[in-house]
Amino acid sequence: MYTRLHEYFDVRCIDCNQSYGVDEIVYTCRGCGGLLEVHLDIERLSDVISIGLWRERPLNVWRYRELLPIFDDSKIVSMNEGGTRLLRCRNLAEEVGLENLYIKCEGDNPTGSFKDRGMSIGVSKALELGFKATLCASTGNTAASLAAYSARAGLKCYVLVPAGKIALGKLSQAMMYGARVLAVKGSFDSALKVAIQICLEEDRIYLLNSVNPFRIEGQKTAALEIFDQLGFNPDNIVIPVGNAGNISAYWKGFNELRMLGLTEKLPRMHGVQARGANPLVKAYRSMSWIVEPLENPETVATAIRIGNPISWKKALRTVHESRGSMIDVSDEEILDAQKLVARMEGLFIEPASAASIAGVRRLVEEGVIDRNEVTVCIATGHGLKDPEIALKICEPPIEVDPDTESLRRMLTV
Ligand code: AN7
Repeated sequence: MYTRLHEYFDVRCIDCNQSYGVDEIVYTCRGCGGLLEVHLDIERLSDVISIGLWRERPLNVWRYRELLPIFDDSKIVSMNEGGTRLLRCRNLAEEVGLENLYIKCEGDNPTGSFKDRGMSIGVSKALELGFKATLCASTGNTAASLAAYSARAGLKCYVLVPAGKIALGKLSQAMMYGARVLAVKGSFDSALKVAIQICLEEDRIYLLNSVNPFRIEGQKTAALEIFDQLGFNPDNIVIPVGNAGNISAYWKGFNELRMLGLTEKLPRMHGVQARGANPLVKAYRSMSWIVEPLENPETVATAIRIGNPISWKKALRTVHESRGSMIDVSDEEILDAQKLVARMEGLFIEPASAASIAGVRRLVEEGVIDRNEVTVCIATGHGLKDPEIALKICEPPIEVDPDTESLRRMLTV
């Protein structure tokens, strides 16, 4: 059945609308250099889509098979990514002043972050196109995910990470999955630049950063899941932003639901950056479509320590079209939020993910989000990714002698 699917897809430039085939190897528009996006002929696709059929399938990325641009089933590389918990958080809701707050737990994914959704599609595409090797630049999670999926696909994998600036859990994952880890002496932004260059020159290596439009197609399924899990679309999505691929992916997912006629409602999209890595917030505040890259971004949330977000235009469009916002939060707010969500809800999420919790608090305080609006925060990655942070910001273990007297002195209940 799906051999026909490819007729419904092409890849288009978001600036000049130039169209490319789904089997062409192209990362940015050859004409104008613009970002690419997978375009779906929703009208024709709606003939082959049945929501009843979707709901008979397990909740994961591949439930939405017909909306995913992989055409050869034998090339699919999957570990049942997606199907992550959407948890109602009553304690946290009360703390920040909301009635209905949910957290989408993307740390539930196979390698502990949302990146697995995109890598399932991206690495399947690498096989479909006949590549033997994959490559990405990464602040950590993309590297861990690409390494795992490439291992499963039998592909060689290279990951470029900023030397000394990636969380321990992520680094150990990439190493354990057998990727060749290259520590670049510079920032993530400089690593991404050279990653793109090398893949344009070495056409046997597939670039799997989020500039690759197929990855976004996997990531958009998180939006479809939220719709399925709630039974409707929320009023607000609050999501951390680094390179700005994921916020755009969610927006694409919600829009495709609307175009399929499954809902009229679209959520407002709120992006949250770290104060020290906030070029999109600056552009948003000055109502500008020019993003000034930051030379030396700095934040405790290393996942989003990015000064020159490649998908900036998609992200600004998302925020404007959805009538959302783009805000920043300090490192202190991020770490407070990380502890808060762990201690109020039992959820250990990494610092970048906690930016969305710090963000929702601010958005309520500023009156951007109303008390009665249904709001979903995206917790993009698992807390165990960055154990060093927990050790740094929590009370250390107390040494105690193994007798009841010494122990009792420590108990205050
Ligand atoms: C936990 O791994 O960019 O705005 O190279 O790991 O789509 O970039 C990670 C990004 C949020 C930001 N939360 O998403 C990488 C990388 C976590 C992340 C983001 C990242 P984008």
